[in-house]
Amino acid sequence: MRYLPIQSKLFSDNRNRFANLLPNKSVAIFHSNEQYPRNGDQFFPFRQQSDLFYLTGIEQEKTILVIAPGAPNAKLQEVLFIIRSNETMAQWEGHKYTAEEARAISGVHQIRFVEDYDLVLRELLAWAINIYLNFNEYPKFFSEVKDRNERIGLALKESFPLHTYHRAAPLITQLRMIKSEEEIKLIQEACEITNKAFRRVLNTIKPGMNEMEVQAEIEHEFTINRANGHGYQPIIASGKNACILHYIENDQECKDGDLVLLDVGAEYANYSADMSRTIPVNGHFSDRQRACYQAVLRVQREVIKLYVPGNSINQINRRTEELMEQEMIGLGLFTLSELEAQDLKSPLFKNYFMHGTAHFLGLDVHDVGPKESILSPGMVLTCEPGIYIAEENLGIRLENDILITEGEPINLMANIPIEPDEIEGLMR
Ligand SMILES: [Mn+2]
Repeated sequence: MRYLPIQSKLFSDNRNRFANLLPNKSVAIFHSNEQYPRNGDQFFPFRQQSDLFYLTGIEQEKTILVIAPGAPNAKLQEVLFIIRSNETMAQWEGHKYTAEEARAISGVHQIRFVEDYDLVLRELLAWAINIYLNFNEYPKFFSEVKDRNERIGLALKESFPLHTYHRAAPLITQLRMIKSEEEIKLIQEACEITNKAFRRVLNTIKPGMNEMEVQAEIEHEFTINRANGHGYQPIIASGKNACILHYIENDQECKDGDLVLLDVGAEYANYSADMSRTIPVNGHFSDRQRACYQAVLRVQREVIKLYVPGNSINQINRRTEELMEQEMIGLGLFTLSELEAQDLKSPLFKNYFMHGTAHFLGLDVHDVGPKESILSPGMVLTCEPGIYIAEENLGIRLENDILITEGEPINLMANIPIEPDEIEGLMR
């Protein structure tokens, strides 16, 4: 792995907390991600299924974790199945975990090879009543391709139709929403690597450079700092491209006088940062650009104050929208009387700010957790207000990652420059 070793305690604590949520006579089964075929003899790069990583730290394909607290055969209460390597596999694909290595990483004592899985499972299912399967329940996400949890899980339901089936997703979501100290350190490291990449951009960008060259500077810094790469498809959007919210082509020239919006985050040990910054290509904000920038920054500063226990994402979104409306009037985008006369079904602010302000962050950039959740200490969320004025070829988004604590919110991106004067100074 590129990242430095993680104590297995993180993963064994996570398994124990999960096991404590299971009723008697339950077996929970977690599969790794699929190796997704690309073309010919190629697979897409492997990325571990986030829940399996959360519970084991194991990065390898075809891995299976079975948790069965209280199983009569004590050896089977927690079993990790890994692939058995051989000389050919080692020669062509490289090293696969030995049982000792898998044990050291995960803290699971019982390591078996996947060919033993059916035998072990049949023994456990002769005792168990409940089976917990881990399907992807992310709202508003649709895939024609079934992942391994779903594919093998549906086959299991056919083979053992008389057991009672349950959803692991709500339980694992409940746990993943609250980050442990160790997880916060990993997210902080992802933020720190993203900071280095941003500063590298401030030092190198100049008019005439292509967005893809800016991306290359970021990837250089990510890679030499032990990141796996990007936590999500990076957005390097200059000029009017910044108004396309999910612009990922990153193939246009950064022109003198334009702003460039960067929405990038390093992934370190599978934990993602999520940063947005907007900078002038030539190192100097015009008066209009600065006015719009300051408006977004003022809103962000104000809204971060709401990242405290007891509030919700919906409340944060609503407050951001109110503040945005006032800033937009100040910027001349519409007038107070136009605002008062607006059709509430299509509010005016939505012409210039069309996305939410906060989402959970962790092993996934849009991490698990419902919008209705009440904020609690240990949650990490983004704060990302923006203004997009297509007719002025200008889009600004400023995004920090915020840790909820018992007291004041902690900005995990406090080291990443955001003040326009500081940015101009560093670009000089
Ligand atoms: Mn984000």
